[in-house]
Amino acid sequence: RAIGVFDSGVGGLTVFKELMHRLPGEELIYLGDTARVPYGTKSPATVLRYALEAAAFLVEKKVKMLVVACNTASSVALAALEERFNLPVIGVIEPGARKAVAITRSRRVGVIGTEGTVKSGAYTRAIQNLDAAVEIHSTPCPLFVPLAEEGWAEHPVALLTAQEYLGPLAGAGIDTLVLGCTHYPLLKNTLHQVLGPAVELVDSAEETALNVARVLADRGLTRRDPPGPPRFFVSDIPTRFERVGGAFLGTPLQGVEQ
Ligand code: DGN
Repeated sequence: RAIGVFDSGVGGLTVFKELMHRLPGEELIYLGDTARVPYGTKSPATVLRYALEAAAFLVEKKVKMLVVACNTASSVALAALEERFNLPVIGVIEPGARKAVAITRSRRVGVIGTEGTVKSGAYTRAIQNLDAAVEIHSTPCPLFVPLAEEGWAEHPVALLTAQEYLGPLAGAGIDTLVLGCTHYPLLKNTLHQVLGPAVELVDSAEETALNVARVLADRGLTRRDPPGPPRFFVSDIPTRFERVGGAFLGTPLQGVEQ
């Protein structure tokens, strides 16, 4: 059986890319809820409803595990998804929080994400559950999402935007910054330019893929047969997803189903 991954749109393909890389033997199905993107600006109740519906679509495809690739959905819907569906549910918050706590030396950690993710306090709770002494500086960076989708992650406009958003963080003495949104790994170079090379960027996509591998192994769910090709579904017409998604996935995207 396959692993089902969902996100509000194309962003979760950064997580999907890591899963393809770390778990070449697994069959993967992706759902991008492109008809209802963005989740980042919507209320927790709405995001919860969307997440339950997206997960139900994947469960119908008989997946063995759910990966909530979207930070906003992970922030507000993880517990409800675990309760509703009888299978392992992995989000992106906990793995990123774990990594940040493991690598910070100054015990000052920055967290950036959508408005919804930052307002939910999910990263703050996850980090402080692991180490209550860590000081957290979080700030929403909503404009990074359209900049990444426009292919402007390294454009001067992205640099100016990052300077504006991260100016206050740069003075806070953080040595670690959690990229708490699917789109932000594309802005790594720009973020390093603003914060300096010494600040470690935690890519929750990478950490989540490692966590998925661990949970599969622990539960004896690792697949042994050669997998079929990954399948991609969207809730709106696939044109834009195919065009923009290729940059997120690192390979051209075709055959997306609606
Ligand atoms: N996928 C969303 C997230 O990781 O929070 C970002 C895109 C959005 O819905 N705004």
